[in-house]
Amino acid sequence: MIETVKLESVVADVLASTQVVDIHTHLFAPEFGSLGLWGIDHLLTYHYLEAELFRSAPIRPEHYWPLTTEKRADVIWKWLFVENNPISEATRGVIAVLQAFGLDTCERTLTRYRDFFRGQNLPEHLTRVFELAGIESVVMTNDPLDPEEAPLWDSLKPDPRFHAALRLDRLLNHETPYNSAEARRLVETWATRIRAVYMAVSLPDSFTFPAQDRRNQLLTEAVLPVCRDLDIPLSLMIGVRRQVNPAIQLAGDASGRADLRSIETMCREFPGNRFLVSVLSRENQHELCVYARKFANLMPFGCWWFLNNPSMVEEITRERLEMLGTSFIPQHSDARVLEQIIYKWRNTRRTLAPVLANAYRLLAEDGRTIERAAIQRDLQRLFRTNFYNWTSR
Ligand code: FIX
Ligand code: ZN
Repeated sequence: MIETVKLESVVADVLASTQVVDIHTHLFAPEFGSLGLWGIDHLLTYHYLEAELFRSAPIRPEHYWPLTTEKRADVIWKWLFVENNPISEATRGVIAVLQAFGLDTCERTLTRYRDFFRGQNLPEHLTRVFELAGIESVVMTNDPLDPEEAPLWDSLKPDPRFHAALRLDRLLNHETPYNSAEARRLVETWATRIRAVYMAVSLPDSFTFPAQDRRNQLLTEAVLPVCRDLDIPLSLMIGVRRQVNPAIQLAGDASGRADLRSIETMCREFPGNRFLVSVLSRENQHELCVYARKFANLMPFGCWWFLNNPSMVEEITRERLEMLGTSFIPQHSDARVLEQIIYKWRNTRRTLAPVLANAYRLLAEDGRTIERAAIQRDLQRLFRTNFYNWTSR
């Protein structure tokens, strides 16, 4: 039995030793070559930091984009790390990564950091990064209509620590020539070929289901039947308002509140399908939990993008624990650059330890004896087995 005062340190300890599955990233296995981003220049030119750059530096987007990646990284380092203190979540993350590798975090230029990353051998570096992040495996984002990525699948077999997920944004959100039968063949062939653990699409805040539009037709006639036949979930990431400020490119997307009655309809009308759902608006979080209580084929996951900050993660996870127990997946990293998994998972563990400890404290006060083994079982479920059971892997 654990004394109440020790709960937080026991939870932190169990969290530290729980090897998590990172269920949504934009990372690529090393076999994909230059599609996989790593190192200081990519860490600094992450679009989260680019959004912050234009607020703190006297540089306009039209003068930033023509620069090389290295020059962009220099500008970001100068304005967000030297001229200002890096206290935002995204800037602090870079500091945490540098510190994890034992580097001095106060350099005025990037020379030493560049030397360090240039000296790394990718396979060994990758293993070290996974260890530092406490990660067992990650799920990639694999778009069958991406002209750069698709041909690579002809000749590669990804490192088994990287699972594939079939991303359908181009198929469902862009104009493509596919009718339902062709789309069905496309998703079936690709999901089988890449051994997708799920199919996924990001959706605007205006998404409605049912509706008389092409996206709905392809979802009902192609995507959902194939997911059911292959027994894999469909991941819906809802609430992104793409390109509200195109001048800042990837940093120019925003969020909006969606009408989650669409989720209710899908879960009810397609009981043979499983849905992984993440919503981008803070205002949609509570109703997502309500729908998850109604439909066992709905699995809420992650605190996505603008929500992956301690204040939001704390609030959302508290709400989910209260309403769903351990039947949800607390977090994914959304990492685009390999080393980001170090800081993103470190921050997740740091934020969640007191939240989880509080849930056990309340339970202890209400009369239940809390054992370390029970905490271990819960954390395994939250960070690993909910995902494996859901994707039948
Ligand atoms: O649609 C997505 O998967 C989003 O996560 C990304 O496109 C977004 O740019 C991002 O990196 C958020 O973390
Ligand atoms: Zn993403």
